[in-house]
Amino acid sequence: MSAGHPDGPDHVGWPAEVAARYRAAGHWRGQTFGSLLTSLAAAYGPRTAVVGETEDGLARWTYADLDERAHRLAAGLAGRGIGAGDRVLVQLPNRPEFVSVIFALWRLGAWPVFTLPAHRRTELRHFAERAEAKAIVTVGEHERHDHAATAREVADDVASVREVLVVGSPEFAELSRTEPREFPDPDPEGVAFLQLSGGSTGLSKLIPRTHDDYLYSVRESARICALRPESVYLAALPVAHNYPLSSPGVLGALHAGATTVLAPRPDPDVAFRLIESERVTISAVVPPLAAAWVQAAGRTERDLSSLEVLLVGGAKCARELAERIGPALGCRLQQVFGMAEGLVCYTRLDDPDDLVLGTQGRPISLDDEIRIVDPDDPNAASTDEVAPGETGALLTRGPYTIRGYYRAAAHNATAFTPDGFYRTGDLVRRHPSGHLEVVGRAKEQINRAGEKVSAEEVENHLMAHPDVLDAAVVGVPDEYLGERTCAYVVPTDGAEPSEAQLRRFVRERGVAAFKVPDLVVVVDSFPVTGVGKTSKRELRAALAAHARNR
Ligand code: AMP
Ligand code: DBH
Repeated sequence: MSAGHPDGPDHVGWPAEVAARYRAAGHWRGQTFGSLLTSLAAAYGPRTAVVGETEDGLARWTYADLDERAHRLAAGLAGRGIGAGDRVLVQLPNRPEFVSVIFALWRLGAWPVFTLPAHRRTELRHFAERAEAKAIVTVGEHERHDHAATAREVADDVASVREVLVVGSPEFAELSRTEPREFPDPDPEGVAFLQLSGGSTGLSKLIPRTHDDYLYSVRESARICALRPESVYLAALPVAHNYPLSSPGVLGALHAGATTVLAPRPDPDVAFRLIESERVTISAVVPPLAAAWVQAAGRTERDLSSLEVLLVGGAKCARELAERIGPALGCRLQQVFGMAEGLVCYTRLDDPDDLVLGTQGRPISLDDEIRIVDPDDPNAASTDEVAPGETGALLTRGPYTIRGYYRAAAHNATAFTPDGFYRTGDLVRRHPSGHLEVVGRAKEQINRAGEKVSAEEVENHLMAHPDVLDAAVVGVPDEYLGERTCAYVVPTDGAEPSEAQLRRFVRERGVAAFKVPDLVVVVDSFPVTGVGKTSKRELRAALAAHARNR
């Protein structure tokens, strides 16, 4: 692995003595995802691993099928020049091939870069450039967007990208039939893939996760969520996201020998149909979706009685909503507060109701170090702790939390403390039990139904418009989404851009629809006094207050 990139090292690892401690504790076990699939196939061969829609209808793959598909595809991809250490953008919706593709890449020692189906040209180009991706694996038309065409545009723009492979095409089918062969197992302490951050300062950062660290979080997540071979996990959210991928997600379900059912869409109609027909025992949603499921449960004819656990996370679940979930859906609520950078907290299935309803859980591991520090100092040290029970900014470090983003030395200097704690940007309060309650956010990010939007990124898109002099993007409370984005825009002299024009402009810059401002307010100047334009942070705070009072 080269460490000489001008933007900084690919992987800022754990100090050697810390790594030795995680190995000695049994957290890191020296297994790779490729070898995990081999042992799962040996243990659970004829059991169903993955159920999901393909061109040929509903596919049901056993563990043996998945293993064979991943083997053949790995050989096929190797034939296209993809090998150990190569980065490959994976942009796939919830279909079974997502699973065979990522395991094929893992067997080669190549690194999937997990983009979301919502990402568009501008974002994909950024990820491809930053990762120097060699290939893109995507689909053709999906939800009225031609992903293959977008991927080809990106390939034209980014020199490193040499292949665009389209799942569902005859070419891909051919690759999937290649004679299987074995590849050397990669280093389990090395990078396995790049996950995406929600981004708080500008564009999303790439998050390097290793086989050892991620497998630890997946294994423990499966245990904490009581997954067993008889479990059936419904993946309702887009599976490339860290939450449905690993908390406990598709990978947790596979780790337990359970069945994963991939829902093409998360709405109650589709989800309830699958819960009934596949006898789903566990699923995971974001709060607005939980609210939609709770509502729909009151009038559904579907039999939801198999559902035992519903995880809710990605954004704060209001206590009122939390209280309605169990009674409405006939299952246990499990709250989860996690981040693609690492730390994941769960309420435990045997926790008292008060903690399950009123907190976002406690960390997976006793070796997850938690510091709650002075919230007013963005550079607070890990020693600047607030008094027990007080609200502060959450810092964390541990056996599955990264020490640095990929090729982002400048950003890493502020996103991590000198002693290696990740500054989550979340404001939390710790209960005596160790459970964390998320009470707010210090980072400049909008949490729109669990999808994270960087204020700065959207401001930069708006300011690219010739009629826009300045822009500030803030979150406003929204009953359904939790928050929606509101952009305040100051036009250039004499210009009169309309809300519709500006929204279209942002969309046409090739960004995910969830980043297009929900609301655009054109103002003569920023409607606050005493806040110079020197601090965007203060300006945003003042505008957020203004937006709430509108
Ligand atoms: P990301 O870093 O993009 O993976 O997003 C992780 C962020 O999502 C966290 O730092 C929190 O801000 C937010 N988040 C995730 N789960 C929860 C939750 N249960 N309650 C409140 N915020 C959450
Ligand atoms: O929001 C998230 O990123 C998230 C939420 C719950 C996450 O990454 C996770 C669990 O692992």
